[in-house]
Amino acid sequence: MTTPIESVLSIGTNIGDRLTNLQRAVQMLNENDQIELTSLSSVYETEPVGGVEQQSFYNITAVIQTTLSAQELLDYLHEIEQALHRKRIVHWGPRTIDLDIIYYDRQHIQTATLTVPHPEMANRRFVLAPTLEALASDDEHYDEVAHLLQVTPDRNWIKKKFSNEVLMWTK
Ligand code: PH2
Ligand code: MG
Ligand code: MG
Repeated sequence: MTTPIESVLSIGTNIGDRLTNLQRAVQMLNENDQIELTSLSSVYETEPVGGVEQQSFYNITAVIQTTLSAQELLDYLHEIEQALHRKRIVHWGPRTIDLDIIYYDRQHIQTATLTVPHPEMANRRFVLAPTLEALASDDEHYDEVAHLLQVTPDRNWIKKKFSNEVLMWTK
């Protein structure tokens, strides 16, 4: 048995029924027996970052324990994206669902398909605020995320929209 590793995931959606998209993504994370959800943030409504005119996003952060390798986890996140019919039409444009790995333990990973920690997290309030909420205050990443949130240059609006109970999740 490998020891489970903590990973932090950022999930975003701005096409269709955004709440249903988040619920289905959370459900699919739960369905994988190598993933255990340990914490979920509230649902935040967030201003689209990236310049393309589009509907607002719903964003959440999920903290998981997993026995998947980082690449296996990424492959599974892509499976969820496919299952929810994500269409890659415009770069940084609208998407049904996008799941990104923010942290994988303390590892620094740099491959052709995966960079961890997420290189843009410092510039994304929609990642930092839900992540700080979801992390336990004694988590190894908590102080860094709190600091990044204080100093982020991102001025796009975000607002807490629903409690995490709407994700039909209880630990
Ligand atoms: N994702 C992007 C680009 N812009 N903006 C918001 N508010 N939320 C997102 O999840 C998001 C974005 C690319 O992944
Ligand atoms: Mg993304
Ligand atoms: Mg992505």
